[in-house]
Amino acid sequence: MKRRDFLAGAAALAACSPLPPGVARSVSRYGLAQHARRSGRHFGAAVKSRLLREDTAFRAAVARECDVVVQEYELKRGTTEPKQGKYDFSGADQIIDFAQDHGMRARGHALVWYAANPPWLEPALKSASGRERQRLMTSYIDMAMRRYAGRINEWDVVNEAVEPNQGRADGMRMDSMWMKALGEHYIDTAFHTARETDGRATLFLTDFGLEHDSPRCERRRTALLKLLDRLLGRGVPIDAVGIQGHLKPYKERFSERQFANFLRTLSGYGLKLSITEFDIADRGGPPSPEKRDREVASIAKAFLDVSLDNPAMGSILCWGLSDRYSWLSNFPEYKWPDGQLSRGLPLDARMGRKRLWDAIAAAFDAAPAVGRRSA
Ligand code: 9MR
Repeated sequence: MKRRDFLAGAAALAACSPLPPGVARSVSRYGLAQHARRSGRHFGAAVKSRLLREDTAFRAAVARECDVVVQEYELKRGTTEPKQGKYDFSGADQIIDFAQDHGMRARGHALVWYAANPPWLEPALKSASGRERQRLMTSYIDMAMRRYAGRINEWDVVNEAVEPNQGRADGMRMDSMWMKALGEHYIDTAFHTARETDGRATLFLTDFGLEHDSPRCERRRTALLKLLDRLLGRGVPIDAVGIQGHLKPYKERFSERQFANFLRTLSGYGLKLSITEFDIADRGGPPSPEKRDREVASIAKAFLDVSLDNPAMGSILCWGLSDRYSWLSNFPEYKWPDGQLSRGLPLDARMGRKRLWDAIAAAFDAAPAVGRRSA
């Protein structure tokens, strides 16, 4: 992202923000979900049950800002099925109960992923044969979707299926145990099973690295579109694509035109869209937090304006809500070497609203209205 793009974005932000920065936003009783609602959209965040239990300020912030929640890790199989057939849904249950108590929707993340699996699973998959291999995958879809039927209405059925850097000509991720054991048809089986298990749920294929104007993202977009061509051609029941939206503006450029085209291609397939894990890695930005916040807000506004301009875009979810708890502060590629917190989420470490909050609210306020829908 060039500096003049940032500045142009910042001016646009100032022009359309409904609230003067710094003052009114801190006292507005309208949360981001209310801003989202005006155009028929939803806003949410990934949460951890411990934080909802132990940090009352965080809990209140989630209740104020969100109308959707998703589990940051507590529906991943490494957490829920530590031993084969022995389930522990206690963390996810608390999050779903919180959603219900507050009249919120809940997403489920993620049924089939190459990562965050229990240690017993890959050896079991390697030694199994035929149907048993499939069953090792479908048993979890069945168990989790049945448990939350009617309470979780959107599921990330398969997460992160493509990785062109791993050298396959079709761009599929090679280090997935599912890909190795079952081939690409693991995705077909996962979605068919999900559809049969809960026919009312909206089924998502989700992935990252689709956002920037960079060779890396271009390869990933191409691989995903080709995969969708094959899957939809085979009649696989995919309802929606979740674009994770982990932006890294200080490493890769963003092109509004290019991202808009990509979204148009996806919605042209008849797919619903959501941004499912939005945040902005600020490492590499200006040393002044104030200046960095302005730039981060400006890139967010540009990204969300394009996203919300597409009528298929139903929800924006951030991956966390407050900088106090962002994964970005701990992840090797994104964490600051001096240990300062990453500032990639709408609330600061004290649950105060930042310029990024203004940018998200302003993008929702400016978004063309769409009929309220489920994804
Ligand atoms: O933020 C999540 C972190 O707390 C977990 O330890 C990790 C493994 O379960 O997953 C992180 O969330 C990832 C998400 O599930 C998929 N997209 C990338 C997210 C950040 O790594």
